[in-house]
Amino acid sequence: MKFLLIDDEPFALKLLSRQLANLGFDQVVAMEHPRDALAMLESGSDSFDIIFLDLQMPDMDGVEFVRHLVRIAYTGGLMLVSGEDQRILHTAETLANAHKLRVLGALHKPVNPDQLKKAIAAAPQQHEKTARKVYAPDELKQALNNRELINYYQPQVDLGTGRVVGVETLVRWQHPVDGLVYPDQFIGMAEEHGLIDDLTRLVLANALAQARRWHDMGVPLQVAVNVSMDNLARLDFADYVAHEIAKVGIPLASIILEVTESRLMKDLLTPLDILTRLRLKNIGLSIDDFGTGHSSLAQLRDIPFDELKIDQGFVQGAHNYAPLRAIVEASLAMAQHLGMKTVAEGVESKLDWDFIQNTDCDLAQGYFIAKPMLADEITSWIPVWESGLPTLIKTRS
Ligand code: G
Ligand code: G
Ligand code: MN
Repeated sequence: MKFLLIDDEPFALKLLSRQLANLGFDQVVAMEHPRDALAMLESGSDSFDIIFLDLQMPDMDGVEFVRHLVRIAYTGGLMLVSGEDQRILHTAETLANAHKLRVLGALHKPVNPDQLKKAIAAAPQQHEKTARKVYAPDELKQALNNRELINYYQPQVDLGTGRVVGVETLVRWQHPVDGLVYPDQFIGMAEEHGLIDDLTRLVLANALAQARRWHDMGVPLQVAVNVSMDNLARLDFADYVAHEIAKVGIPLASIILEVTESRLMKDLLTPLDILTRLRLKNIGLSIDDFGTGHSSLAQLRDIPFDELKIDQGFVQGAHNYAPLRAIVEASLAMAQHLGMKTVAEGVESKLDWDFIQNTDCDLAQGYFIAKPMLADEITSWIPVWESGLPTLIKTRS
């Protein structure tokens, strides 16, 4: 691997070069002037796998340098290094991520050799970025007709007991040529081209049939289904859902609809009508990705949600970052005042798990517990998970 280090302090460059050499990396170019580094990158005379970038530099700061990296379409990894306050480092990282740069981490100076080693080891191999294919509406329409959309299910566990109490349905497109295609590649398109109703109906029908199978097996899991705001444009939606649930013969309360508002709605009355009626029918309503975009306080005020899902962006890393902890705690307190159930999304590591276990959040979901999987895998996974519980569950007060 080849590294480029940029830092105005010669001593910092020397130190980092030595640390990298100790890890067996000797292809290192160190530069004191960001403008020189930029000129070199622009000339294309050399290419790098990872750039280590200091934030505080007199002639061009790290944030400005990041902007140039985006302009020249740099595709390698980026490691931010700074002696600044943790929040500044964190914000710079968020910014670089938002620019779609491959940010490998943010290291606080002086860099700890262990952290350095871990951050490099976690770096995904270069250029593995899978090409994102753009699908035409007709292809998705055909996929819906051919039932190529299949449901994956991600477990949700009770944080008090560790027991598996529910799943979130996450749709995937089993594409005959491209393999498994993820929803971020077709949900937005489905919304734009009037296909989201058909998509949601298919996902819901499959999820309900599956919920029924689990009930019959004596595993009465709560099943959450994602619903787009665009599904809430036709007044018959509440009746449709209630009717579908009745048809499979499971309790209305075992189905939860997760709602995110991805863009501002022009007509608010229709969604409000539908959501209120869904609640009157005792179907669960969850506010998804809470705290991001339009999933906000105004929605808590206006819509009778009974579950709040704290966005993964607040949960991950909350154990060592005070601003995130404050946001998680405040969200939980608010939900509690409103009598809502709470779910922490994106619980990814043991540290995330331990942190959220120590709050009074009700449920957890995330890769630390399990990735989304096929329905059949869920039933064989449950006993495996539950056998590991004694070491994971601390008694809560
Ligand atoms: O699994 P993941 O990549 O699985 O999902 C990415 C996003 O796609 C999530 O924000 C999730 O809410 C959304 N999503 C997954 N399945 C569905 C679905 O059936 N309908 C809608 N509207 N969104 C979905
Ligand atoms: O927006 P919504 O919450 O519906 O989307 C859930 C998304 O989060 C899915 O894409 C799912 O695959 C993903 N996901 C679930 N658990 C984790 C996790 O622990 N870490 C990360 N990075 N993503 C997760
Ligand atoms: Mn969701």
